[in-house]
Amino acid sequence: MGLSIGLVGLPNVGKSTTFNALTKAQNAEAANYPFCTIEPNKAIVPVPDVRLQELAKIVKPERIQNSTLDFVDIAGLVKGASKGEGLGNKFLSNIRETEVILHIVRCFEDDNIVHTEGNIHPLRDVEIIEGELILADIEVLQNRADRLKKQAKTDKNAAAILALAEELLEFLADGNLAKNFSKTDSDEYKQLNHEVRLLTGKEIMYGANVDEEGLLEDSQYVLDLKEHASKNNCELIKLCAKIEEELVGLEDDEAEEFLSSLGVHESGL
Ligand SMILES: Nc1nc2c(ncn2[C@@H]2O[C@H](COP(=O)(O)OP(=O)(O)OP(=O)(O)O)[C@@H](O)[C@H]2O)c(=O)[nH]1
Ligand SMILES: [Mg+2]
Repeated sequence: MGLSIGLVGLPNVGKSTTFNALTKAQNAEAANYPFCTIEPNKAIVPVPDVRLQELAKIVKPERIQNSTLDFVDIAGLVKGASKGEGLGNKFLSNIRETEVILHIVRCFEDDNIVHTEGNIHPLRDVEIIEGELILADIEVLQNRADRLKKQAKTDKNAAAILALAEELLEFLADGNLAKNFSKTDSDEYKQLNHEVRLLTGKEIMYGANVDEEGLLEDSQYVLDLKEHASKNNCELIKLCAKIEEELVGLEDDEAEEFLSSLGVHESGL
């Protein structure tokens, strides 16, 4: 089993388009309406590594086994998802099963593509999604804390976990992601996270889905997102899902030529 990465974000921002490009197949339906995806799409993708090819020339193994990543394309989340809005709770459990969140954020302008919030505003969009993930974490954590209270009277370990859970609840209530909590290295946090699998305790990467021009120069949208990412100790990658999708059917040299015609050296994927 490879590392599993869940594509998360508002509806209609390009998650399935990115998934198709990553998996080099058109297996996920991508279309211009919100909630196109409901059941998660899953794919296992080999990770190309030039070093492996070089090693193989020396060792001459019978076969080469690339390491793999498991991608899961998840339904769009909306405001209120943690309270069951959209098909909220079910989608959240799809996210819970993954190890890393790839948060796709719409940064491209296109009047033909519906934005569920009415206009392009990546920072607001990120706050909506992260707000829902945080609320969902608060709910599971609060339930766990309530159950620990009785146990904590006689059990020292339970008391320590309860104390940490209460501290973490406060941290989340201030709008912070669990991954940035100061005690993530403690045994209590690890035990608690093992039990409740915090959504915002996962690694988060932002995928800024930009338009063609955005690949060459960072728009204000991307600059804002980069600032948010660095404040939260997260990586950000820039990609144009639509171009990545067009690259899929091309041979390597054709893809290179197409990219350089756009002034770009390397695919965002
Ligand atoms: N112009 C432009 N359109 C894009 C881009 N990425 C995706 N789209 C279009 O946006 C629409 C929605 O894309 P999807 O990939 O289905 O979006 P999604 O996030 O999976 O949507 P849900 O499954 O409904 O949550 C499709 O019509 C895509 O062709 C892009 O980079 N530029
Ligand atoms: Mg989709």
